[in-house]
Amino acid sequence: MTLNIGIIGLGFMGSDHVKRVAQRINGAKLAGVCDLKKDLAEKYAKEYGAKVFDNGIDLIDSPDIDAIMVVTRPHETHEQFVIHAIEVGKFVFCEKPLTLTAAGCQKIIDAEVKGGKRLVQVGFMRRYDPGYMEMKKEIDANEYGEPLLIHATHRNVSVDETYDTSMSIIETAIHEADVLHWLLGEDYESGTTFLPKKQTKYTHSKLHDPQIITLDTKSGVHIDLEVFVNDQIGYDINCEVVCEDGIVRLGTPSVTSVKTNTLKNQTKIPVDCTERFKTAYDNELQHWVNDVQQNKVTGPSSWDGLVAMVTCDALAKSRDNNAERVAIKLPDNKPAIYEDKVTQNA
Ligand code: ISE
Repeated sequence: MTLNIGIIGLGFMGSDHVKRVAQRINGAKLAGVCDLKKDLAEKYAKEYGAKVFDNGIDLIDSPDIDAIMVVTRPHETHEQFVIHAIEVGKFVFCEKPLTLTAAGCQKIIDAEVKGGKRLVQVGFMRRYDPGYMEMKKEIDANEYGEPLLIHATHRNVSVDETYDTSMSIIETAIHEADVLHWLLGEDYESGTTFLPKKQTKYTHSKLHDPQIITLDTKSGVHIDLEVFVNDQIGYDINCEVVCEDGIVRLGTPSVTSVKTNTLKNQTKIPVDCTERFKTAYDNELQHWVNDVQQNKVTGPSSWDGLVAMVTCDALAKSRDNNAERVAIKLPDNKPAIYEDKVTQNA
């Protein structure tokens, strides 16, 4: 059965997903598109034979649409579309962040629990990146002993004036907030955000750049993360897990390197997330489509969306309170539908 997918939101990420669904995902068809920019929706509709919808709710309600992708900006609009999809019983993939508040994530969780079945997958694509997946396999197998420390960097080439200090956490560090506790297989205990005095000349008045984040897990693994979104050099993602008997380091995928007559050996740095994590995004969506065709979802859940948001809230509180250490407290009643071993209802 071909899955008819409708995409709400055709900005940078939405447009990338349009091409992915239309050209690279098996078993899926781009059936509907919707964006405030009508001409953009019409362009994609014409290119790929999809239907244009006037608004997200109509797209969700349409009998021509089996499953929905919510890729809207501003992210405030995620919540209403995701909840509506749950209410009409359709599977919905939502880009990160699931919502901008922990309370919003909780509302989505409540709606899903009420229906008795997982319908939501959150776009934490790094869990599908071959590099992170291999690291997780090695850590889970305890190949190099106990992890002690993680050093990570999350760098972007540059951002525009709409990107402010808060976004370094909720837009950018949220990826590490999700992937690092998944990698280690445990929850966080606390976090801090430090704003160094010295900033890059490439930032603007509303953005403090770079920022330094720390996270400590329940077992005591200490993580340091540099978030630097005007690095001028590329989309530079690094992650090094220091274990008792070895150091596991994430590589940047690259098929060639060049040795030059200037005594340099050069490898390419990706320009943005769609280049660096192309395989991860493709894997993530193919996995989602395969799952939905079997009437289930097993990827990152609304609960994972909530965990990330609670973590981001603690980091933001620390930032606003001179880098004080803030506890990361998850609600203790994790609903059974989010337990890994629970079989999805038919
Ligand atoms: C963007 O939304 C992403 O998800 C990218 O991975 C991240 O690097 C960037 O900072 C965000 O704005």
